[in-house]
Amino acid sequence: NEQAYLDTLQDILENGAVKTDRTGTGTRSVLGRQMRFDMAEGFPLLTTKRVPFKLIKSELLWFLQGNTNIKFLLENNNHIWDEWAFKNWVESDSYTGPDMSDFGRRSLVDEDFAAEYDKQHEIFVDKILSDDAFAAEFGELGDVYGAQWRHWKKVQGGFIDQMADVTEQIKTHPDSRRLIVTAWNPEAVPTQALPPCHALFQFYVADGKISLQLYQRSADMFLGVPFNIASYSLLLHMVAAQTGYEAGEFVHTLGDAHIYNNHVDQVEEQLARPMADLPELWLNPDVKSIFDYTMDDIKIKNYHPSKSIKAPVAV
Ligand code: THF
Repeated sequence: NEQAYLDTLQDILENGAVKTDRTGTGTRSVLGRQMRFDMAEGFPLLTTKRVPFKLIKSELLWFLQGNTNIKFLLENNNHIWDEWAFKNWVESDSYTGPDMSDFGRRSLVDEDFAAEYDKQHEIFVDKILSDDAFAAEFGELGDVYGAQWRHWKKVQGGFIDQMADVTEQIKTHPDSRRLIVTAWNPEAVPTQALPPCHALFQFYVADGKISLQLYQRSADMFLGVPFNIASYSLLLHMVAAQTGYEAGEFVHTLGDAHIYNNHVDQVEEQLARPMADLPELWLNPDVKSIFDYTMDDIKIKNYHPSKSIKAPVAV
């Protein structure tokens, strides 16, 4: 439950090595940790800070659609993937606005630049929403989770729908030890803006329950991980509902688990807060396929978190 997450934060603060990273922000980092979340204890949406569940829903539905264009996210007021599409835009030949190189870092240290970035970001979002051709070109993130889960490109041509295959396998071969979906593709990594952080996950069925374990190669403990815990727990509940099992555990295995240097104050604030009871998840029982859920078919009940804590995302 939530304590497992808080313990991992504390562990990294105490034992983390000081490590520089791709984004230039700097982290404290450990290798190899595991957190377990038993769905019987409630839905693991953190209560020590408010986690915006709407954003988690729309992101997961986006993955399950096989969609890799941020337009759908923007239509749902979800901006968590904007930076990566914006980067492609400002680095393209079509972009003629002010210099936006290294915008993630510069907007943290330079107020005037931050104002200019906000303006360009807003223009970008408006253009994606209003101009279909622009959205098709610059809203597209390419090889991200939606593509790998739903249309993995075969070397011989054609595609593999890993999500459809794995749900079918769970129904026909629940004891299988191959109930795996992988996003990690060594052939694609060199050209990917952001190689998948959630590299691989596995389903496991025993005693009438289905569980899911995720291997996450890189874990942004403060911003990303609370989303990831809720997202995979939601996926587990959806697959459970569609295969006729009870939702068991979400097992979260972490590779490089890190706290960014500019998240340390926020982490300390969060660790000082009390936990509340976990909320409950409601899924519309009339939905007949894991691909047919909509925003209204998924609801969280009795969620009483502490207030949100803001922090900058490293790009
Ligand atoms: N890159 C980095 N550096 N960290 C990540 O967690 C991350 N992701 C995805 C892709 N690249 C990543 C994007 N996921 C937020 C949450 C999840 C994200 C990206 C950003 C975030 O900023 N959350 C805020 C709320 C944002 C809002 O309200 O709009 C928060 O307070 O939780 C790992 O999957």
